[in-house]
Amino acid sequence: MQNQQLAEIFYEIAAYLEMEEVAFKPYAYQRAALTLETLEEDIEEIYKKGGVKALEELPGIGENIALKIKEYLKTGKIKYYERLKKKTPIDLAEITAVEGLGPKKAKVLYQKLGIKNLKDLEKAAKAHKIAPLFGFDETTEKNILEGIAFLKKSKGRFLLAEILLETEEILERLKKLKEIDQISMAGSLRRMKETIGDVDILVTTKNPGKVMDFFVSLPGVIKIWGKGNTKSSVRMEQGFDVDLRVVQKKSYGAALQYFTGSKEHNIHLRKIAMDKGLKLNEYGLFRGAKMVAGKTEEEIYKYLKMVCPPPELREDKGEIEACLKNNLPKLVEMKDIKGDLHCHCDWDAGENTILEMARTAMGLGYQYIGISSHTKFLRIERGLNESQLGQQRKEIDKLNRRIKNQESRIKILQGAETNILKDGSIDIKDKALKKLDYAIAGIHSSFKMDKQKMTERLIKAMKNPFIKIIAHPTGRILKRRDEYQIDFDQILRVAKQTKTILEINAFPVRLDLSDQNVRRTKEAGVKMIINTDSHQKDQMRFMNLGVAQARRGWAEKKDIINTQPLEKLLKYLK
Ligand code: DGT
Ligand code: CA
Ligand code: CA
Repeated sequence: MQNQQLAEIFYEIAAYLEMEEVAFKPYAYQRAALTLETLEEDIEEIYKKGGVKALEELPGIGENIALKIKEYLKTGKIKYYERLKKKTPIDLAEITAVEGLGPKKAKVLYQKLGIKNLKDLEKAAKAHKIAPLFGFDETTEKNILEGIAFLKKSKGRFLLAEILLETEEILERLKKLKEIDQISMAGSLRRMKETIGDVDILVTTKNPGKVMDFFVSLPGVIKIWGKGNTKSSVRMEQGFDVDLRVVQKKSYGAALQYFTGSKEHNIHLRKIAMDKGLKLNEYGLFRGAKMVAGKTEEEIYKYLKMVCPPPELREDKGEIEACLKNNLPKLVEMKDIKGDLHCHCDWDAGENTILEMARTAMGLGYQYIGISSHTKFLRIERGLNESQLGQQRKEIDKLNRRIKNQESRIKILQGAETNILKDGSIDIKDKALKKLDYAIAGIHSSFKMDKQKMTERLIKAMKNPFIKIIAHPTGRILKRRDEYQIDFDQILRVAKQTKTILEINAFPVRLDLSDQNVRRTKEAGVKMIINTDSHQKDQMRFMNLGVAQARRGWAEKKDIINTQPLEKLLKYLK
């Protein structure tokens, strides 16, 4: 699939155009990029089937952009993009990846200091050349250096969502090969970690040669690092690497256990084995030379007198002790989820109508969906004011009556994703909040505040009796922006007092709360909700990422509010 590469080119074109200060056009390319990113079908297939006309039917794609997609599919290039790159020869993607640096600032940095890439930028910031520049002060310089440090930390790691979808495709192709008997993902991907270094796949087969030939010639492979009968390693065009290992059938469970990791879990488990006079490695569990278990993971853990922990827990954070005592939590599951309360629609910056979002929720088997449009402070997201929220209320009531007549069971709730302003107040009047089924509040501005002030800001919002849910509570953006500074223990104490629910935002770049924070929230007895923050109906399927995050934080069904049926949920939100 070339959807992602095309999306990235469009984002870059948008950034170049923003730099040139062209009006409107950047937005058109951003919209097209978003469509491509969330499209389930292969863009090439759509073009092959229906030509440019079919491309134009996609949301946000007009004739001009459709022709550029065609050009890319045919020639692998977009001339317009090449021209833009030539005109300003800087690595725009790299520079604008630094939090706080947009295309316009990048242009000033290039013109005044000749900064072309991250290396130039870091040098200039360290030499204090940036602070004296027009439009930049000393905090900007400090923020730039912090931003660069953060990028370095997450370099070479990929978002779970992008890797998961691509790997599922690879697994589908491999499964069609009749020579393969057993197959599984392993590594951090099986543990559903929020970012992934590389992909690990295990198979059993009687014909490794054939399997490896097939593997290294999969579509999308751009480099073969190594090819052998037990291990091959390739790079995919999206930039990540995949390791495929062939293991023996009798060792499949041992290998799966070993290569699922984490390393820390394995080291601890090996010690448990050693204490019992056993030896554990990727081939099996051994007493002397005799193999006592290895065919399945379960039999290995069972032999060690433990239950087998779900992969999401294998981080050596207490799961081994819990497995030994047989008191693992019963983790929340995807099938427990009864609705999604953080969804945008075309009233604000979303792509789809309320009805389209509700139909998608029905398709997912939900009992309810909450429409939570942005509110007025957030102009770029086309936030609604009090009177527009009132109009939306009427529309939702009408749709609920219509849906009821059609005997369907979904209930549409009206929420709103309000903004917590700098002083902790909410950008919508209480009188209007009161008419909603529930109100969410989130921080969408001034992220760099002193820790105590930021904590007070959030606390004030939680104390507003109409605010029930805090969206993406720590504000992080994976690979881009760290959490803002807050005293999380204090937040938890107030959340408990005020019965405020903390969100586990499942949007791929957020996954906020983090796994550690989920665990702390659960331990503090504060309830959570898993929401997708969808801006487009297809994004609602990312619920599974939020569920995985909840599981990694040891959350059970009872900790998660949207596992409750509608009546109970409403009671909680009252
Ligand atoms: P990643 O790829 O950085 O997202 O993380 P993982 O966990 O997938 O790590 P990776 O791909 O290096 O190795 C896969 C698994 O193999 C890892 O989770 C545990 C196991 N493993 C790798 N190296 C070691 C090691 O030195 N000791 C032990 N006990 N296990 C290891
Ligand atoms: Ca890995
Ligand atoms: Ca690996």
